Amino acid sequence: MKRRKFIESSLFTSAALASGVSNVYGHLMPKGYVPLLAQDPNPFELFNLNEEMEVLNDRPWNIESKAHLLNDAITPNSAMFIRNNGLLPESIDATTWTLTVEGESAAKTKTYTLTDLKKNFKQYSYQLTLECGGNGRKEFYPPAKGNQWGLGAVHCAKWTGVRLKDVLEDVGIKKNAVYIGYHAADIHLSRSPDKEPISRGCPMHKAMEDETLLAFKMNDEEIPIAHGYPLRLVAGGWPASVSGKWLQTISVRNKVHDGAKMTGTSYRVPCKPVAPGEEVADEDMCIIESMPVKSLITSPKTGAMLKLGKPLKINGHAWAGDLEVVKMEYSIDFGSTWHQCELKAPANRLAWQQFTATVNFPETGYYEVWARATDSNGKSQPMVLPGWNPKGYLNNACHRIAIKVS
Ligand SMILES: Nc1nc2c(c(=O)[nH]1)N[C@H]1C(S)=C(S)[C@@H](COP(=O)(O)O)O[C@H]1N2
Ligand SMILES: [Mo]
Repeated sequence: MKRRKFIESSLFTSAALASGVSNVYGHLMPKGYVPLLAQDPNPFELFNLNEEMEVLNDRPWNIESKAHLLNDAITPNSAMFIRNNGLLPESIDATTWTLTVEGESAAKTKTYTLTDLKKNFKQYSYQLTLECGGNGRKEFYPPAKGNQWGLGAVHCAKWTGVRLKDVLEDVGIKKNAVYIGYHAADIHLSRSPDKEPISRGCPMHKAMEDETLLAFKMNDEEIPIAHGYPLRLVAGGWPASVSGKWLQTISVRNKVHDGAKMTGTSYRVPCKPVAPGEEVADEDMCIIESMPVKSLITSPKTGAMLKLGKPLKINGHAWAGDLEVVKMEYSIDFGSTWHQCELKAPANRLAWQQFTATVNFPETGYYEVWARATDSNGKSQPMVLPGWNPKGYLNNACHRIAIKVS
């Protein structure tokens, strides 16, 4: 892997660091010493990222996008957030990679190479919204532990692969199947081979949806390493933690999957609302399924300046988990009055939808543009933080941008 090579090559170069910068006192470095710069691979080079992405953590890699980088209907690879729970797999060989389907509720155990999957099953492409359950966590009070995601842990890429349901039907599913769980090739932070960084899943009805894919392409290219090369489970509309990267095994379970990060406070929220900071008993916690309705203004960037009399065009995306967004509104008076945006239908089920509006400001001064989406069940985004929960999941409060009119 690129990272490993980078470190090794630096061991041999006391006089020059990567990219040809001279290490002035390199001849005085203790033998075997690895210069700091060489220890920390540059994530922007490693993952080909837009320079404005924000690194929240480097072990494991957690890198967030920005609202204004997400303006495209299909998110480019360079602007996609990266969320890892462990270390990247260290040697990936797509030519020998296999997917095994097994478990109490599988009729048999069956192993497929990538070529088997590509040759034996019909291929489909969908644009799928994947949002980290913890997107927006940084707003919660009392604060929730974990990566302090702002707005940028969401993307909608185009995924290509075969339907999980076609593969499950090929293996045969027993009547008592209730859940699938994934197992992947990434490495636990402790490096213990007995521990998995994460092993989540979903109920059979989600696994059997047309749009739930075993994907081998992202945005018409091989999936980048950071996003799960060479094979990934993709289940749009649910917390992105369900979409297992570097997929090796699907286990068909006769009970709710009990892999790493399926229990406790991981990706679970109080079944009923609780007061901020309150202790919640384990049996009162429920697994997050479909994500709540949400939207993002991707243009202009917050802080934009405008001349009075010039209308402002805003645009962005709205999404609603398994549902569709049916109404999109904006407000420039702190939510006192709302105005309709133009809203497009999704490219396919579970893809985010584009909205636009032309905003006129009555006089010079400071404004905030707030955006609010409503889903097909009539639920709208809250204007303030929604229900507190121990890990700070599901913050779908209205997105707001600041505008100065002079
Ligand atoms: N194998 C594996 N799959 C994983 C993860 C992981 O750490 N390991 N992280 C999950 C979480 S919590 C999220 S939010 C998404 C992030 O997907 P991305 O990095 O492609 O944006 O991947 C999910 N799939
Ligand atoms: Mo996540």
